[in-house]
Amino acid sequence: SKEKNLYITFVLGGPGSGKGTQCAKIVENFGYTHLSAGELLRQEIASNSEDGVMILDMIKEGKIVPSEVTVKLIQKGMESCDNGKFLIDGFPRNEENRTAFEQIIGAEPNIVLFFDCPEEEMIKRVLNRNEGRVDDNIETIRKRLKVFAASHYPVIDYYSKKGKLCKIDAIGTEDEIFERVRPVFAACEG
Ligand code: UP5
Ligand code: MG
Repeated sequence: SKEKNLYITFVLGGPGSGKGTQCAKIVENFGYTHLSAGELLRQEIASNSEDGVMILDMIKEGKIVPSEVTVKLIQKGMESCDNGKFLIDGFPRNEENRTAFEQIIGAEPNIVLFFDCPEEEMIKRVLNRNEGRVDDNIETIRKRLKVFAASHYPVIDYYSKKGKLCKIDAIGTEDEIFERVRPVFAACEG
């Protein structure tokens, strides 16, 4: 197998907490490869693949797609890239996601960012977004928030105990939040 110097950051937070927005700024400033699990799943739907219909049904209901499906897509994304510095956005969403990644990829994240945002702010942001996502309606947003509340904590707690968690206050302007994120990556640049 190819020897690669992997540097993996998981980017977590509820729906609309600003994961994608901040990942774009990290890419701009620190040259990472951004792999959004949700985006990879939406591409899978758009490509009419075998799993597409199942994935669409789950996303419409705000449910978590079976780990194996998501991890395989992340794996493909990682393999198609020479750069070993990855931002994995919106994954792992529960303990099963987390252990599946460890088993299939055989690696752990170096850092885990967690965007901490109140529900009312997340709802406001998602409803304001106008990109035609099938899950950006109030019914599905409520379901996404429920799933998030029920499943994210064990993952956050696991990495917190390993000393890998960077919790970021996600209230403020995009630039204000990035100034909280920047030091996490500036430290790695040396
Ligand atoms: N915005 C951003 N920052 C702002 C700020 N500081 N102030 C004001 N507005 C701000 O931001 C959301 C909106 O807010 C945007 O319009 C932005 O301009 C504005 P964004 O950066 O897009 O937030 P993000 O956290 O990325 O929100 P997103 O909706 O993408 O998060 P989700 O976690 O809900 O969505 P994701 O795409 O990751 O997953 C979608 C679905 O896929 C899941 O519900 C699930 O069904 C499925 N899925 C899995 O099953 N498994 C996975 O591993 C991943 C996804
Ligand atoms: Mg996103």
